Amino acid sequence: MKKILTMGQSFAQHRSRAVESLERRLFLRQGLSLGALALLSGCSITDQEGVEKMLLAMSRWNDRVQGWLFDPTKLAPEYPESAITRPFPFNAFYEEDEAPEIDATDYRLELAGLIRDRKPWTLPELYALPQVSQVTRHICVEGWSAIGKWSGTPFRTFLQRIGADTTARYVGFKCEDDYYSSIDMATALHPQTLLAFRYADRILPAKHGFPMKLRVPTKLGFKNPKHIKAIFVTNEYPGGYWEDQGYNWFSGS
Ligand SMILES: Nc1nc2c(c(=O)[nH]1)N[C@H]1C(S)=C(S)[C@@H](COP(=O)(O)O)O[C@H]1N2
Ligand SMILES: [Mo]
Repeated sequence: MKKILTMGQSFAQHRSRAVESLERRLFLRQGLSLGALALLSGCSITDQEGVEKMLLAMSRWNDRVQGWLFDPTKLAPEYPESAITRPFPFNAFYEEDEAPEIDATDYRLELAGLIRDRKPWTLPELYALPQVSQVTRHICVEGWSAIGKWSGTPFRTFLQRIGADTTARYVGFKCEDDYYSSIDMATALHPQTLLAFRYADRILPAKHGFPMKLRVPTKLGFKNPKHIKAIFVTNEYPGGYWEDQGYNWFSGS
């Protein structure tokens, strides 16, 4: 039991109220975590590796249940433009001055996997897609949140345009800074999931993900990959940078 408490405590130290309420919503909907935890007391708690494997298996099971319960029509709250946070906080697995510098003219978005038209996209081609804006709250698991305005093309519009197999399970993202992540197809098709090119009506600055990020207001911040260089559609679980270190993969509503 010791290991679980330690994990819980370290999470609690970094937890904001916004994260708590998101987690509470998830917990209420799953209704599984306690029962699954009770099972753990039956296993040898001196075997740390065994406990960790079991926790990971539970987390993957919770991902599946959350996917079944997820309501693709339920919207994240939107805010007035006066609520936009300026400047927006930076976060990455490195310092702000190490954010990748990407050349706009050389840039090509690569496509792979279960997609009919896998031709790479230039930035002018992407900017010519239909554009929408949203003012939503970004919640980071490290205990902060901020409201932002992002503009770009609805991700489902883009997936349709490229002939993605929308019956596949996952959409994966590879980033210029070696970050990577993936989301379930229902979230990829959610009306508020955006392939975003702008923050507060300006081209995304380098630190916030130039030339584009996936804006997913129904999920925690780490499920919003910046500096996307490749998008792929697959039925094989792709994981992610933080997801592979034990953060729950679904991490959203
Ligand atoms: N490519 C890339 N995307 C990333 C990250 C990263 O380190 N690299 N960090 C994630 C995390 S944990 C957060 S909270 C947000 C931060 O985005 P921001 O710098 O625009 O606030 O980006 C997410 N996407
Ligand atoms: Mo984050």
